[in-house]
Amino acid sequence: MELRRRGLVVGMMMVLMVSGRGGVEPLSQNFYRSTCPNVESIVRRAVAKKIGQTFVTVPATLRLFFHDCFVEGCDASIMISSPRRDAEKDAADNLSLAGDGFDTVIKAKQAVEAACPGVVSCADILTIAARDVVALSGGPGFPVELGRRDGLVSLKWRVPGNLPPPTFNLNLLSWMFRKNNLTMADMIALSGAHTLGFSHCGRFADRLYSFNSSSRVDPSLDPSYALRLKQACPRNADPRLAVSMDPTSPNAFDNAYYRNLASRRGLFASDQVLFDDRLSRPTVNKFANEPGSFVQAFAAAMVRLGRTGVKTGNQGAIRRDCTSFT
Ligand code: HEM
Ligand SMILES: *[C@@H]1O[C@H](CO)[C@@H](O)[C@H](O)[C@H]1NC(C)=O
Ligand SMILES: *[C@@H]1O[C@H](CO)[C@@H](O)[C@H](O)[C@H]1NC(C)=O
Ligand SMILES: CC(=O)N[C@H]1CO[C@H](CO)[C@@H](O)[C@@H]1O
Repeated sequence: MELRRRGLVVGMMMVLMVSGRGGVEPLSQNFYRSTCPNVESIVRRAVAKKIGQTFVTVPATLRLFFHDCFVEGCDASIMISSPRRDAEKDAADNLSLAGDGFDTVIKAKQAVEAACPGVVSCADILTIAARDVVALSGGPGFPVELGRRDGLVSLKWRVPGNLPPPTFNLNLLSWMFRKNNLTMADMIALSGAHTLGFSHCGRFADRLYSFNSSSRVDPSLDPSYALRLKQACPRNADPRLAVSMDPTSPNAFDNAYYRNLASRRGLFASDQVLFDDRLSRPTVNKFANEPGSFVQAFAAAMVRLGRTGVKTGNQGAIRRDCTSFT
């Protein structure tokens, strides 16, 4: 009897410890097996339809996932619309997030809600959609972990300092990814996302027109690439003007990004430094020469990115409308 009581007490303490820590439940690949078994095919269909309407869906959704995860964790905090314009998406860094990424998540959520109301988090839908846009543009398909809950906090002032600016050197990039439990190799692999999409001229104009007092053009840029960029982006260009970040195959998820770096065609200083720094160059060369090792590293790094600051168990909530807390 005494022994059984002790066993019961120990058992209760363990339950308390586990539930008291709230979010310790790990993510899992089959989280919705019984509650929404078709969630992945429903999201995939919505994403494919959206890509059929506009290819911008691909880079927009991938970047949205990154920005969501690095600020407050992968919890769809980026999706919140605030009437006071003080949510995460209202920060200067988000000014350029393409609306089609938000729209992809909203459309996929509507389709998922029709099949399994109130069950699947917006954070998981964004995670699945980010995987799908990669696969649907020629990149790797890979299993995603699920079970995230949606966050209860989305604040503009939490963004600065949590996202890397395109001027960062290798040390600063590595430090910022390390804070999110990602290695330098993960960072190099994830930067390969810049094989897709656009950048506004203002994000790299300093490399063309005002590098330093002795050289206006960044000497780490290939001169003919610099000339092309100047033609596309005149000094003080219209802030809406944008160029493809991968000058060779902007609409294909491939390893051209790394080959471009080796020929000094990285658009941002933060891209080019991956080749120019001795510490990261071997990884860049490997990804440039072995597409298979790049896609494998990218897929693994996306899964790790998706673990950043997640809420699970009874933390957070499942939103019905991804853009609002209620
Ligand atoms: C390593 C540090 C990184 C820096 C400094 C950086 C910086 C930037 C900047 C400045 C832009 C241009 C935004 C604009 O002007 O519209 C951009 C675009 C983009 N970034 Fe990154 N980024 C980084 C990592 C990542 C990661 C990890 C991902 C995703 C896995 C990503 C995905 C993208 C995509 C897809 C675009 C194109 C967006 C579009 O066309 O709408 N970036 N990034
Ligand atoms: C300008 O940049 C180049 C290349 O990084 C460097 O060699 C040079 O010392 C810099 N000049 C000044 C004045 O900072
Ligand atoms: C990084 O990993 C540690 C140990 O697992 C965890 O406590 C921490 O919350 C993680 N950080 C992020 C940003 O996910
Ligand atoms: C896509 C999107 O919602 N972008 C917003 C980012 O922040 C600016 C500044 O508040 C908003 O005007 C944009 O609508």
